[in-house]
Order: sequence, then structure tokens, then C-alpha cells
Amino acid sequence: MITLFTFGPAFGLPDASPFVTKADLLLRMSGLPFVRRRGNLRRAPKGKLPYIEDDGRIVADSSFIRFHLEDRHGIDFDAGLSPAERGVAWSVEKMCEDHLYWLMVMDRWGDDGNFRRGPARFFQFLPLPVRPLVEWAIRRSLRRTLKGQGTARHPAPDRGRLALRDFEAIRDVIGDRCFLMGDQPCGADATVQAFLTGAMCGLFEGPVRDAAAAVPQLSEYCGRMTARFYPGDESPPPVPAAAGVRPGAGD
Ligand SMILES: N[C@@H](CCC(=O)N[C@@H](CS)C(=O)NCC(=O)O)C(=O)O
Repeated sequence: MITLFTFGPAFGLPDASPFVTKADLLLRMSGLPFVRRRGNLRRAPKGKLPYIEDDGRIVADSSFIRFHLEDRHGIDFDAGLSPAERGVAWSVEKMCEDHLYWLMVMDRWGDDGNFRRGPARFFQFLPLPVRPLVEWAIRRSLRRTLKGQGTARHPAPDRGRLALRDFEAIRDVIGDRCFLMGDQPCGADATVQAFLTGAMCGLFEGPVRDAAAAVPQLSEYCGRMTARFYPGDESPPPVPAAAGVRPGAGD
């Protein structure tokens, strides 16, 4: 049995992190039995979630989880796709993970209102005297990361423009198909769904959500993915938290 280590459902989403949601969707797509358990970042091999445990083997990072499912269990998430289609699918996936992601992090963690409504919940377990200090330190570290990565150098309208281009690209790749590359979901659909539902989350205001709202085809796509992989709007709570769980910069 595979165990997926998660942050847990949050913000009305299957998980606080789009990378965890992606891994959850890949496991659902694979048809393999799995359980979800709240992870502990201190025990995560790469210091981030998700990771899985499969028959004693630990695999960290959503892309390596995918590779593991392909190599160990013979799952071909892109069955039926041509090499060119596989290339497009992979490129869209990485656009979400390495471009759109940072725009989302900026909105959720950089904006005070969004932070209070969302990520601040991760720190509620801390006693009051230290909580603001920890929040401040983690947000400062994220701001530095976002500055170094470049996203924090753009004002909100510019970030909205970049996000809109990502969303239009996804819409145009989907075209008149049900899913990203055809009438059946492929591996990249796990990523696209995870990031689109995160971007459209009603809890967070900002340029990313506004840009997503300007492309209505995206919520239709998410509706199809949700109906297929979370029928009954089910997002089961994971096994209760292990001792020592601490939140990190999960978004
Ligand atoms: N490349 C990784 C990214 C995972 C990732 O960035 N996870 C974030 C949450 S969205 C995390 O665990 N952050 C905790 C931290 O940095 O302390 C993957 O694909 O799994």
C-alpha cells in the first residue's frame, strides 16, 4: 500500500499545496490503492511535501513520484499521446509548476489579507508570543526567495498579465477537448487541475484569481476533472496528524 504524505485539505481544496494535490491526482489516475497521511516536513527527505512511501521505499517530489509510478508500477500516464503531445503536456506542466506557482505564492503569502485568511492558519498551533515572530520570519524568507526568483519585482498588474498568458495558453492547448491533450486525462492534467483549482480558490484575492476568472473555460475544465477524480466533491480528511508536524512554506 502506498502512503502519500500531505499537508491536508485546506481552503476548500484537496490539499493546501498544489504539488500534493497533483500527486494525489496521479495516484487516483494510477488506480493503485493508497492512503493519505499528514506529513512532517522535518522527516520529508527533501524538506518539502509531497513524498510517498511505497513498500519501504521513500520517494520525494511530485515529479519523482510520477516517475516512480511509471517505473515501478508500469503506469503510462500519457498512453496514446504522440511524442510531440507528450512534449507539449510536459511543457504545460512545468509552466504551472515553475511560473504560475510563484505568482500564486506571491498572492497568498505577500498580501496581508490573503495571508491572514489562508496560510496564517498553518501557524495557529504556535503559542501567541512566538507566532508573529515565526510568521514574520517565514514571510521574510519567502519574500527574499520571490525577489531572487524575480516574481516579486513585478507590480500586481504585470503579474496579472503573466498569469493571464498562462491561463490563455492552457485554454488554447485544451481547445475543444475535454482534457489537456484529448478526451482522456493525461499526466499533466493532474498538475493543471491542481494549479487551476488553487489559482481560482475563492479565499484569495489578487491578480492571479482575477486572471483565472477572465478565462471561463478553465472552470469548466476543472469541473470535468473534479467530477472524474473527486466524485461527490469528496476530499477525505487524511489520517490524523503525526506528532511533531509543523507547517512550512506550503501554500
Ligand atoms: N518540486 C516539488 C515542490 C514541492 C513544494 O514546493 N512543496 C511546498 C509546498 S507547495 C513545501 O513543501 N514547502 C515547505 C517548505 O518549503 O518549507 C514537487 O514537485 O513536489
